[in-house]
Amino acid sequence: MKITALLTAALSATLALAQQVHVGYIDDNSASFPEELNGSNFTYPWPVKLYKFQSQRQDLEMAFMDVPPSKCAKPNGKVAVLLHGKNFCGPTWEETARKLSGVGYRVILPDHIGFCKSSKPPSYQFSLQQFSFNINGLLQALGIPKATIIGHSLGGMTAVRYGLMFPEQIDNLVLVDPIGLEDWKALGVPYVDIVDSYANESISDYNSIRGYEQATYYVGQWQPSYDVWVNMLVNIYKGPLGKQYSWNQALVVDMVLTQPIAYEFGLLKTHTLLMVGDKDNTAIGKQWSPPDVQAKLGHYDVLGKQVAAQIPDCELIEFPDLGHAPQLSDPVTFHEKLLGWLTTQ
Ligand SMILES: *[C@@H]1O[C@H](CO)[C@@H](O)[C@H](O)[C@H]1NC(C)=O
Ligand SMILES: *[C@@H]1O[C@H](CO)[C@@H](O)[C@H](O)[C@H]1NC(C)=O
Ligand SMILES: CC(=O)N[C@H]1CO[C@H](CO)[C@@H](O)[C@@H]1O
Repeated sequence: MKITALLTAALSATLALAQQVHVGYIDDNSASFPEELNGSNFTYPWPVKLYKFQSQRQDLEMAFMDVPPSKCAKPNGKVAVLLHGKNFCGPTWEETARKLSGVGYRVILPDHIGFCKSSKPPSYQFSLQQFSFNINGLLQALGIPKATIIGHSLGGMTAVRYGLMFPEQIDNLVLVDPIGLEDWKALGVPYVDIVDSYANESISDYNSIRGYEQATYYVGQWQPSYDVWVNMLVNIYKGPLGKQYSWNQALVVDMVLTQPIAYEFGLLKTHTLLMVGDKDNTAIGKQWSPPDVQAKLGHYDVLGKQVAAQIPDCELIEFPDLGHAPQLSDPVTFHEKLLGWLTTQ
């Protein structure tokens, strides 16, 4: 008994310390921020704020938007956090944020460290745990004890890790075509040196980004409205911090390949909604894998059901004809399903 009490005390002291280290402060003096904030000249739909904190012995800034419940809605007292994927930024969630705000949510839209309008550190140990700490620190600095975490793609993979680390701080967990539903390296994807990924990231342009997104996100289709998200990235790759951004993106590719979540779905204690486009075929490393390995990867029509069965409290919603970004390719159906599920929780 005594030992347990001591251990508990020691553990809470450690947790308190961890919180002190990670919680920074909010600088919402947006009028003084440069137009090209941390290498991204893209106009966000709501004012950008910066969460300033220390991480890995550096001073960092995480950009985010904080959207109040719509004036037409009765505030429901809940908070939703929207985590973007690798080729997107906070504003790509604009329509989802408006829908959630329209039914009374306060919505927080962060840009991950290394992305978009956030810091691009020249060196950083990227991990899903570090991303989770950073997001949790932001929520603590905002005084938000509990939230619904909604993540797409890399943001979905991060949301799973966040769910494993902070289950008691989550109302609901929503995973939209998350990556990491399978362990690509265990299925045969060869490791590539970070410098080789960096070389590829550095030559990203409109055509390479559009080509990739058209094939994986949009089932070969293209709408003019998708261009805005391609150009948002091209602007960062070609901007003043383009080299640092490419390096951060290469480190992120290494992170997702070497830090699988696929073995831990059974440990999730959250109410979880998994939403997948069955025609999604995203698999990190597929491009540089031999054909027999490629054939095994990225079957979301199979993976969705498989993973939903592993998560103890999980509902699966499938979009039979959609790819990696159902929230953009069929926003009407996507939001109807998302809000429908959230209101029954
Ligand atoms: C940002 O983009 C706007 C609109 O394209 C442009 O007018 C402005 O010069 C750009 N600012 C910087 C710092 O590049
Ligand atoms: C680099 O890009 C090319 C063309 O998209 C692709 O075939 C190759 O697999 C990529 N390699 C790495 C290491 O990203
Ligand atoms: C790493 C870096 O350059 N961070 C900058 C991001 O933008 C804020 C606001 O302008 C600056 O204070 C940081 O130095």
